[in-house]
Amino acid sequence: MLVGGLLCALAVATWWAVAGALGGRWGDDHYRKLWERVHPEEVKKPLTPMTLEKPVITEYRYHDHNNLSTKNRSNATDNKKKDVKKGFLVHSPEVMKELCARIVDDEMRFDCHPQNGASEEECVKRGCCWKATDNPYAPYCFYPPQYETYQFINSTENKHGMTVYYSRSCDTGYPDQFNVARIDFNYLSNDILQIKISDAEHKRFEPPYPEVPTVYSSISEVKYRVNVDSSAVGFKVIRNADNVTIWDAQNTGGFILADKFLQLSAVLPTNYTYGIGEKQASFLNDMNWKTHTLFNNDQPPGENIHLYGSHPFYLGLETNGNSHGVLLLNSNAMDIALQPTPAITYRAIGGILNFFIFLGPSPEDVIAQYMEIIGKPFMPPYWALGFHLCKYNYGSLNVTRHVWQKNRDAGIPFDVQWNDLDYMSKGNDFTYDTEAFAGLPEFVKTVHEAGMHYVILIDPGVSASENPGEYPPFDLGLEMNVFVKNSTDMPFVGKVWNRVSTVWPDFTHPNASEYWKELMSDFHRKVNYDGAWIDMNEPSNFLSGSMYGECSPENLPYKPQTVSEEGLKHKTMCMDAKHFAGSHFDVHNMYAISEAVATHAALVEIRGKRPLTISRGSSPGMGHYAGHWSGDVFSQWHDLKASIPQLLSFSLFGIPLMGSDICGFIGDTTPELCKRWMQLGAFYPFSRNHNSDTSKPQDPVSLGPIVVEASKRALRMRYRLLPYYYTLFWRAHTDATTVARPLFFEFPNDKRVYNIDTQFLIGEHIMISAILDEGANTTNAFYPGPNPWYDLNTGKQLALNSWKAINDEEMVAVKGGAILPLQDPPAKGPVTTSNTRSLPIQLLLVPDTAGVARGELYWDDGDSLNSYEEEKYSHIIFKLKENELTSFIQWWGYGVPAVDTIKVLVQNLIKTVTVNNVSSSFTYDKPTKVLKIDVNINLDKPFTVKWTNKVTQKI
Ligand code: MIG
Repeated sequence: MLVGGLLCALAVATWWAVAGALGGRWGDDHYRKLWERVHPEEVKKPLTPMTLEKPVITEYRYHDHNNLSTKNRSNATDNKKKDVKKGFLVHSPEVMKELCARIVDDEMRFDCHPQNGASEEECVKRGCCWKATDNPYAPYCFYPPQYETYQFINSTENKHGMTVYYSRSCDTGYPDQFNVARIDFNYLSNDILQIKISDAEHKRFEPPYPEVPTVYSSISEVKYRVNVDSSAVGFKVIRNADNVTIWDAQNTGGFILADKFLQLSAVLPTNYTYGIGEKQASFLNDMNWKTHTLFNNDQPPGENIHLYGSHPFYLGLETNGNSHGVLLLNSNAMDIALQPTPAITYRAIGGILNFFIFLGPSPEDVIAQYMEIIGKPFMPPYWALGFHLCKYNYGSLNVTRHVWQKNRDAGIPFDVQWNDLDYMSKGNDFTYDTEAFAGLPEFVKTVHEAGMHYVILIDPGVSASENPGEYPPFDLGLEMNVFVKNSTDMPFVGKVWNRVSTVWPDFTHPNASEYWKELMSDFHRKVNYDGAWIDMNEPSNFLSGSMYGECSPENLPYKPQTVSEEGLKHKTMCMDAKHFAGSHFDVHNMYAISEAVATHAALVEIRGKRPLTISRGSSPGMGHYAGHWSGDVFSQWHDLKASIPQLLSFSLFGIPLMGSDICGFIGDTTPELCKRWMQLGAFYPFSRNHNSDTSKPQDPVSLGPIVVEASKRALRMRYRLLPYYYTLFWRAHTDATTVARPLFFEFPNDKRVYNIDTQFLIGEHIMISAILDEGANTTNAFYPGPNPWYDLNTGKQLALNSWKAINDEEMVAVKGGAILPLQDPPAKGPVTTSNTRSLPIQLLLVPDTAGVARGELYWDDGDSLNSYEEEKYSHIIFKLKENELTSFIQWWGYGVPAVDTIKVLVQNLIKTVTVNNVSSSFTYDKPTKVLKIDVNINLDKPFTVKWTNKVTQKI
């Protein structure tokens, strides 16, 4: 028999042998049926309330699948139990040989020694298999099948979920393992399954952000099922509709549940995964043994290094076009390793393993389900969708004003002027330099009078080095007791922009939002800013740790891979710094979201209007409060390209208001790069040109006529499309759909688009393709069928289903099936959203192959809080079918500009046109195939426009 050594579970080896002999694992339904037979009373017994109390472990039961009886295994294992819990999982060499031989493919190896310095000795000590391989990435040290770290105790199930208890059966080499583990499978809705793996005996840290709702839609037909095997640690999640196993966490290394190391691996049904960030990489994840570290970090973007935000969420696209998503709601530092099995491994160094699985099946469904948990995106003000201009170190108000004026005068569509920290006095928040920026309040007034807006940078670090009584942000903070504390309960001191000494508000403290609002509102009385740019909130510290004294040692049994040699404190606070919500170790990744919550709320109160907050750090749920930009990217072609996957990833993360610094941040751009970047960046949902203090000015005018011309063209197109963008943002806010989206969202069955990240969609109907290479005048673009795509500038039909070169006048394409509400910006003079919004609307109809098209318009005043919630908006749907356009008023609560032009892309000559049954004049342009009807239609009443064809054959 396969028995020997200090067994983690005697039964395991025998079970494996029997199951192996019978030819494999149990069927998916096996456990459920078995349970029902053995414990009919349990099945009906309601589970609530689910307590965190330790279950009574009177016996170890396991179900022998041969005779379906319950066995008491306590006698057999009692004596060994104690030893086993102290010792590593060790089988006899013969057993290990047998078990390890079962892992044949390198791809099935799950790394048992992710720390550096794996050796055979260390490996075997952990009860793992050691075998060299030629594969340069695959681990030598890997888990045997049935790495029984825990043993099933019992479980109960009702229609809302199942709770399973496990008892620890061996040592895994990680200190402070949970002795009793509890898994709650909560059936939150038909589409959302929560899998919460926690310590049954001790309450552990759980992130306060996002605020996960506690009430869900009722459960009628659950789309998934969970398969727990009482003889083996692990579980499976299966989609009922197609029996696809979305997660197979059995025989993947067991659960490792220790105080500072929580690991779980799962085999995935697909190689196509997207998300997990913030990172710089191709949009389609590299599954070839790639590990991503998540720990908010002030780090100019580059590959293979953790960046400003942490988003442990991915979307898996199955090859039949279905998709699913998974969130690990855990705010601790972690690694997420991908391997070609395909499989995923999570290694978090604190908290609990709280997973949410979203069943989709469409990619948009997955995102909407994800947003149900983390919160839907905030509704941006209309002006936030205009073009923004900024530079670090304009250095003075004069330069700021000059840049603002000259770009306006040049006709660059332009809505928001920003100032970086150089507006501050000595780098101190809530002050302005009254010399270099004397007259700032008056300038902001001028900006407002021009129908534009003004945004300031705010750093979270507050100076601790001003004289008492001279700097309210510090004095008030002390008084209100809101600063992050060190281990001895004194304010934690580091250093940021004032370059002397800095403290940080603890935004999880109950007084913090009041404190922050007071400071913001006080400064607002001086400088009437409209939006807040919250930088450095990873939080970033010029010191690694404290100015006074050492941080306590981090003592990590596992250090996430790309974290600096200095440890987690690298360029941030000590991990033992104290916040109201927990230690910095636990709450670090949520610093940005907690600041965004306070900032957003303060702006709402201070301005009484819809706020704009843009944050550098981020974590799940931030899109409910703020947008994001990708930080300090380089002025290089590489980073121009990288901006598209960065943008698309944040669409998955629920932060649609996103863009990169147009023309690049670090280094000097070139006119050619900046022209291309303006042409692309004009279509980022968040479109801002910004660069560093030491880089040369790169606002369009400073770079000369070529950049000016290209910027004007691209931005005028953007402004024209803003009614469409705005409607998409409203949809995102109400229905959690995406704004910028990858091609596969609309074509999930077309494998040719799965790896495209040189192009992206805006909504369903617009495709952006940009020139991304130096020296190139064209770019290869792919337009998936069956419906035709047209260049929005010329109406020219684009090649379908093949890669063809397009030039920079053909960057914006519209898909057959679209009705776009458009608004041409004024032909002359400065262009803003305010002077464009009041002009008439045009409708562009682009029929699909069946002659059908659809579109919609959401409209409100663009600025009020809760316009939608308070029904001060209008929403109109447009439908085209059989040469007849009809409008459907879904809601009328706010005036919309009249429609003055309707254009239709039609293949036939036109005989007659009627508008509301009255015949109307029209033109038909044969070369462009555009039917143009001048109208004056008020949208508050339904209307119809019909036309008849002159000849039936196509021209
Ligand atoms: O240490 O405020 O990413 O956009 O210009 C740099 C100065 C601090 C980093 C931001 C960048 C900003 C800069 N800030």
